[in-house]
Amino acid sequence: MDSLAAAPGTGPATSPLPVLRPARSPRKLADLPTDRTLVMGILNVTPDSFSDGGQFADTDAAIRAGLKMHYEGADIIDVGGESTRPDAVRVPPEEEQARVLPVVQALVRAGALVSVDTMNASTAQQAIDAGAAIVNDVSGTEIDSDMPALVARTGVSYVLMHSRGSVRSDDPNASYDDVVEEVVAELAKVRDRFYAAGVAPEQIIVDPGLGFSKNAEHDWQLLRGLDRLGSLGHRVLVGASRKRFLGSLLTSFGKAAPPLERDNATAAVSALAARSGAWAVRVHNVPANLDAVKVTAAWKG
Ligand code: PMM
Repeated sequence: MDSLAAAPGTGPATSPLPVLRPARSPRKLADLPTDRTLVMGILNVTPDSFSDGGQFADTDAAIRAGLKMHYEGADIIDVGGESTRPDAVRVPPEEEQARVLPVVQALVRAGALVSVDTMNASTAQQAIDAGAAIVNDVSGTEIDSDMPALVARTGVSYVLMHSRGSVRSDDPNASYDDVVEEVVAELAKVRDRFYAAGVAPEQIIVDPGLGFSKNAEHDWQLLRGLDRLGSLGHRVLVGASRKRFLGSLLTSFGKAAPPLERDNATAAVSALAARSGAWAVRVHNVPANLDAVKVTAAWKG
């Protein structure tokens, strides 16, 4: 093993971090498999993430969790330092950077391909300097005005996720006549701002933004309409993992299933998204979803 002294799973959960040996050259997007949908593992380095209970708030724990996903076979690790839960308050960029940058550095050093989940161009720039290859931006129609120039200058891949600026399904913005057509049109409009700044079409990845200013029925319609999203001509990323619409689908005795009980349904969505040609799925549980996209690839032949 050329980058790490210790293999995963060789010590108790509380053992010290593996000693980093001279860096393995970071993985590039061109190195990723092309015969199946990719798996992007979610690493929320926030004290209040709704799906991991804040367990990764501490840097060492976050690095350990990221390395685990890397060894489990995640193609990309998506590192974010700001929660998008409905009641979350925005964190200052300096605080966000203190959370994500050491984690990005360590994962890149271990040979992982890292994306940074941020709405701030300043955080994106520093994460790119630390080796991140993708900027994942959930701002939707309300992007940081410095973001297009940054993406053009650095040449990184950029996830343009649809949102009308909120994750609340009861948001007044969560009202559509035709959610698929409106999401496609709004993504195209923001995408054109990136083109105007000199960003190439191949740099853009579009994402329907499930749960962001959308209710469960909107989410299902968007999943049914993934082909239409793909007709924009970019790679498509789907982020369904453990989301509210799966919780309400799995309601039992009048109670929505809690996030940790939504993994089987998430894997089913991943298989179907892969069948619809998604480039990648963004998920919490890497092994289950890797299996799902492999099944789809074999099915497609
Ligand atoms: N969802 C969340 C955060 N970031 N990024 C993209 N591209 N797509 C998503 O659907 C998305 C995202 C919120 O979910 P989380 O808190 O479980 O990460």
